[in-house]
Amino acid sequence: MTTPLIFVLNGPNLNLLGTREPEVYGTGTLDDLETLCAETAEGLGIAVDIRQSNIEGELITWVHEARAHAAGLIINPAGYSHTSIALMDAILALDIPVIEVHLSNIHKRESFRHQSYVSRAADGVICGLGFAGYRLALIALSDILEEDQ
Ligand code: CA2
Repeated sequence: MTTPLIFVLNGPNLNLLGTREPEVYGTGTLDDLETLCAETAEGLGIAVDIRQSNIEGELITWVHEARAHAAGLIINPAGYSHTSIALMDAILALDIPVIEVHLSNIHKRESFRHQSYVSRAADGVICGLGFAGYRLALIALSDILEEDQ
């Protein structure tokens, strides 16, 4: 049996994690988050390909790549959650399980953050749990992929 590969995509400005707004996003850096994902995946016996981009088109290209190469997708679309019909359309075209993650509870924040186009395409959404949201998303995808076998 081959090891399932999960894509973990982070959107714009998440490269700034740990440098500003710790009260909203915590003190951990993107490197810390990537380490957490890699260690969690190792424990679950799955592989992860973790990427971050500030460019909408690059994220869309990676979602297309996930179509061909990944068994599941975790995505924090960051600001594009609230604006990008193009990203939503790319995710709608996937036939692998998709979990959208937000570090902060977007429903407790400004009203423009309450709606996510990506949520219309995701199978599950986790928000408000900080880095733990990614760990939980990996566990959920691992369970879903095991059930599908
Ligand atoms: O809570 C989340 O994970 C968000 O996706 C983060 C986005 C925000 O636009 C979404 O509404 C919710 C913002 C990412 C920016 O991250 C920064 C981290 C540190 C310093 C500055 C920005």
